[in-house]
Amino acid sequence: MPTDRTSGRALGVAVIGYSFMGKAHSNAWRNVGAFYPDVPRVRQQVLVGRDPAAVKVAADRYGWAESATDWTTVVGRDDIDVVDICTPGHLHAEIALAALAAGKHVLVEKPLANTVAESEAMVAAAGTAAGCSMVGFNYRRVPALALARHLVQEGRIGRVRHVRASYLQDWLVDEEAPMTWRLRRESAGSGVLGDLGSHVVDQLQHVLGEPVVSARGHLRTFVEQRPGGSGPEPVTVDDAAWATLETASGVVASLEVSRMATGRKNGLCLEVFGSTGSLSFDLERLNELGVDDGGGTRRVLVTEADHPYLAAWWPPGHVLGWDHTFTSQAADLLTSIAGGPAPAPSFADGLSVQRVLAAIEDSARQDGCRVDVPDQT
Ligand code: SOE
Repeated sequence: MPTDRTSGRALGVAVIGYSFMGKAHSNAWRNVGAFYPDVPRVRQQVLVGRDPAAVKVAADRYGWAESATDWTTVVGRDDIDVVDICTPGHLHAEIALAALAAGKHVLVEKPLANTVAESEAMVAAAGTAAGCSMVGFNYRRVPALALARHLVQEGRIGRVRHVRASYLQDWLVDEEAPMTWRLRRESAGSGVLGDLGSHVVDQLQHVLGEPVVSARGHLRTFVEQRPGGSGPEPVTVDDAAWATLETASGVVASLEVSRMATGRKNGLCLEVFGSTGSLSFDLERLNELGVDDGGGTRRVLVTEADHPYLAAWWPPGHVLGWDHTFTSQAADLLTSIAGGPAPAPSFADGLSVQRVLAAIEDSARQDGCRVDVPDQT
């Protein structure tokens, strides 16, 4: 049931997964009440992970009341209202379906799932569930990207003709970097395409306000085996991906994603070219937006109180970081739970992204021919 800050009971939260995303989400649940005082209060109840000793250490460090090792014993508990899924992708659907069936509110890290079929099942369940559901494309809460969407939707750069979008990291550039779950198809579903490409596709569709309807794709695995627990292990996913995408209104976008882009650490870049102006963004300078709405590009420092999400934080010029987006994401979910606007991005938004990723993979299997993305209403 929705609750607000006046009611006595805080919402019990369970986070499943305690590595990088579990840590980022824990930080968000611990801080959301301090920066968003009007959302329902939360209680960091339980952090779940497979290794009992490691998850206990993490739970103590990140401020959780308890730790557990079996998510199936947690998602149905009466003292749990919100289930936040930060596991490898192959577990997203199973846990989300169980949590929705138990009447919980659900937040799932991106991408929504490893396959279109899993995503469709999650959308169907969310459509009849009592709880709210959201997929964690956290970059929608970067003030500069939220401002970019606002400017495009307001027509400030005219009719958008084409977009250059990329997301470049280099943590896999060393061929001796060891195997992880992100490099196995059975756990990650795909490689950089699902990991970073999902962010790019969501941003593209969100900023433009329309779906991608066709794709031409190319995938590449540069390092085909890596050191595993018992010797070399095959890498079964993509290291880099390229695509040419078209939207329903005819905007053409280039997508380039790689986790072997030597020197780029976390470079989600978007350049939007319109008939009367353009916008440019780089996540490695996330407080800034390049704006050309006639008269040349100027650097806008997106830290004013009237800029998206900034009212919760600091005075102008006191810049935000990558972590703030997760706190704002948690606040938006809690606002929905309290009866506010429906959560966005929804599971349906996550399914739309999954369909575009599948079209890119289908095209790559057919030497880059055009593949239409089905059901992109
Ligand atoms: C690793 O590539 C990763 O942690 C992604 O999984 C996240 O979604 C991105 O925000 C940062 O990089």
